Amino acid sequence: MPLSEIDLTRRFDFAVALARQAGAVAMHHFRKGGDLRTVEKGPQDLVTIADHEVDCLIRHSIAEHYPDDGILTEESGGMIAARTWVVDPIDGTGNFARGIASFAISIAFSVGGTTEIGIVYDPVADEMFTARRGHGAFCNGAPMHVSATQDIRRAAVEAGYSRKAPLADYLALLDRLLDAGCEFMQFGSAARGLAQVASGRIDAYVEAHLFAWDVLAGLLLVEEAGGRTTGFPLIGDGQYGLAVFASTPGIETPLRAIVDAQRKTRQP
Ligand code: LIP
Repeated sequence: MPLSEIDLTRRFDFAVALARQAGAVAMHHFRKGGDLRTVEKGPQDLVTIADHEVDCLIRHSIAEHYPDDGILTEESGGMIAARTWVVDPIDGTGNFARGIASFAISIAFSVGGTTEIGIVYDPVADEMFTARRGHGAFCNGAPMHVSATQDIRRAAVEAGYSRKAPLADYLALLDRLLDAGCEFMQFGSAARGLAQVASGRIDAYVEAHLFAWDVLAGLLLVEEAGGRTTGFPLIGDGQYGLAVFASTPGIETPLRAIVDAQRKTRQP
């Protein structure tokens, strides 16, 4: 049965309150300082006690309020259903564990594989980035829009680094971005970086390999803020990780040429 407008509005309000609650838990641990590292899932892929605590809070709250919805989180996995919550409890864990203030709570709600609600909360800056499909994008309730940048030589581009893609490709991408005159940056949180694109503070976010929980909320923010993105199917490849492209329209064409040059050089 399709969700009514009231159902979606109630889920949206629920998700905003939950993201804020989760941010408070993350900040409790973050303010304690010290080395929060607990387990290394892989090379430079950390998870802390705070990730698990936030993950548990979010999963239990969703299960209590919406028991028939599916839940997929970075730290606990889960099932994809007709209606699914896709959550990264702390995106940017590497920063969080080192006491670096660049991380966010990312909560997306998908219906039939289409993201209908996207929430990215930066608890350090206390910035609640929200979007509902077809209803615009907001930061702390104020409408936000991607930048008006038209010249790639004046663009600020965040290029995230993933060890799941060849290092040589990443270095070649940086070379082409800098050669094109872009300002390059890498803050270590895709969700927060996509929110910065949606807010117009930077002009694009690209990364070679990310998971649905890192990006679904942020991609909706960018789309509803007037930006261009690559699709990210939750069902199918999206579960195994995909490349992500999000940009203000004015630099989309030259930036896609810079990013796509990668694939051309790799093809036999
Ligand atoms: C992180 C992403 C970031 C990527 C990191 C890591 P996590 O997610 O947000 O863009 O470069 O390798 O995957 O693991 O902190 O939730």
